[in-house]
Amino acid sequence: LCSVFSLKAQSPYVPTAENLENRAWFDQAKLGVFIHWGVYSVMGDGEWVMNNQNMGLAEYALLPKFFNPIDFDAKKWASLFKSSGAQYITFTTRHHDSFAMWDSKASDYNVVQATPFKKDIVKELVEACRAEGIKVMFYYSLLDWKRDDYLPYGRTGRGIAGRDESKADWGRYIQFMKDQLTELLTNYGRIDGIWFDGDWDKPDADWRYDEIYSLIHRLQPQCLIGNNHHLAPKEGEDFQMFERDLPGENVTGYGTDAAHVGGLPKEVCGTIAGSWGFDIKDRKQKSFKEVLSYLVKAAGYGSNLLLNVGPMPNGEIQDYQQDRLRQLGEWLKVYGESIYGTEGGFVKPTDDYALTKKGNTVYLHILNKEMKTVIIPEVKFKISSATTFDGGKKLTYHQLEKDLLVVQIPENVTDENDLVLKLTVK
Ligand code: FHN
Repeated sequence: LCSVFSLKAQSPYVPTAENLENRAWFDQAKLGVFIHWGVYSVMGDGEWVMNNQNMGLAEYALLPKFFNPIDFDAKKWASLFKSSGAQYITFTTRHHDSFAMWDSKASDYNVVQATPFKKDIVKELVEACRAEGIKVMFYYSLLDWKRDDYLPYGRTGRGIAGRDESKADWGRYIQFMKDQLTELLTNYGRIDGIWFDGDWDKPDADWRYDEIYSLIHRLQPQCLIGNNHHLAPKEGEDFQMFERDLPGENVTGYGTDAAHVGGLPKEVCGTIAGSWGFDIKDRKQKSFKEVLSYLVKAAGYGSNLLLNVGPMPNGEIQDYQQDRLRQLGEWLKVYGESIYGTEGGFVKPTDDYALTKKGNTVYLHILNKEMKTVIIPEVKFKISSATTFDGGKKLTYHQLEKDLLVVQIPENVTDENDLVLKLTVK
């Protein structure tokens, strides 16, 4: 009888009209900025430093004392994000180290109480982004490397000294997360999404998503829920994410189910640097061509790109990361119509090309500047013309049997990064 009741209690999730409207916005937004910033930035060794260097809790607890980002200027950040053409940001309110970047009442391990900075960073950022018309989503870690109630250990965090397994209390931990999420969704106005991460630390745990997701949707119905569990979307989620990947490709090999692509709006996320959080020895800085190709391929899959910056402990974003964002913005000023509000997924993108579509215009992005002729399989539509982006030059094309489209790229038309061509669909 009990199980009959519990089955009844878990009725299927029906998104509200506000939520559906927000999904539609998200689906066409195409570019967001991810921000990994916390007390770990002080170490300059990425956001996993606590786990990777087996820092004890007492050692790590010294970091907040050095987190005094005197050069942090939320308005400058927001204006930079605006100039990138991003439509939203996703900010790490709390990463795996448990440190809250806002004035949390549920934990004094927070930026206002534990750092000399003493200011509510979430508040400043939300206000500055809102003033620029940029929507805000919150990254929130499910995994915790500090709290005893999170124990027993999951897959990570074992080398972190100072935790007490006898104090494990899962119910308390879930309640703590609910309390923090309630703060985040009550004290900062409209929030457009919650981005969960860390399920994979305890894949068999009862995360009580039914309770957590319904709390979020009750507090803010439009708030979109995504969860980086590397699995097929679960009941109550509003978008699907693919970390350092493209939908369905599963090159990361993260999960058996990570290749599953559902019908929800999609987002891929990746870094400009090698790591998410600030790494002073970063030697994997991406070129403009690399970040642009990721954006274009993501759009070719009908997905957003959430592109990460890892600000420094002083509050500045490294120059080259700023440059990448501004370069994207400059490019989008010219070619934005081929990205924003487009459909994708009708032809699988490759390293050479990606296709997006709006109305009866198909944008053919040539990502390989060496190509003189592009041969695209699986083209199910008939075209009536092919031109350069500005329409100034007609291109020769052939539609062959077996849905093959062949387009000739004229000699003197080329672009280092992405040559955008236009096809008109019959
Ligand atoms: O462990 C985190 C990592 O630090 C980072 O936040 C990324 C972002 O997608 N997610 C986790 C790794 O899957």
